[in-house]
Amino acid sequence: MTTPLDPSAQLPAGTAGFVDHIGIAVRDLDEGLALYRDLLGLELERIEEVPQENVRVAFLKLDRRGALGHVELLAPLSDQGAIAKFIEKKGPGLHHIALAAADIDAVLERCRAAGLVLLDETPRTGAGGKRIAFLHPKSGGGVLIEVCADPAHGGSC
Ligand code: CMX
Repeated sequence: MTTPLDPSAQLPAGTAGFVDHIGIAVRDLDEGLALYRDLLGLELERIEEVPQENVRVAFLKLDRRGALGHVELLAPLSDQGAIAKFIEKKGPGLHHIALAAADIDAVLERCRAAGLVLLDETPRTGAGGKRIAFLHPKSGGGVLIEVCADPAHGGSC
């Protein structure tokens, strides 16, 4: 069912679109919140630990309903994992963009058929229980792209 919070339901079959979230790597969640929540005024939706990614994340709404997506601040839980490695090599900063899909399997199939390198051959469970999959940054023109779908919304994140 199409709802204001389910924009991916409006996408053509097998495509992704709409920024679900912008992932920003931070050394410390409180430092990130001081900028994005306290200074810039984005509303904090939730803080969550994602042990399988070795991160603690904060989701802040890009508008008051969250319909325009979120900023995801990602802080490493230890010196292991993708975010810790990214910060060690490049410092804090823009890490990935996540695009919503109604049918994530169909999007991955299109990308696979086009010869893109998938970091996840099949979707796995990410923050908020969403189904997520990453494309390698070498296939994303230097950008790490996440495709995600929220089973609770029938697709969109
Ligand atoms: N954006 C753009 N390029 C990136 C990148 C990023 N976020 N992370 C790594 N790269 C580039 C590196 O600069 C490097 O490029 P060069 O070969 O030109 O130097 C190349 O990719 C390889 O990077 P690396 O530092 O050697 O790191 P790895 O290959 O070990 O891992 C990646 C990189 C993207 C495959 C890995 O981080 C990954 O699998 N990421 C997906 C999962 C993830 O990021 N989880 C955290 C977020 C979870 C969440 O959203 O909740």
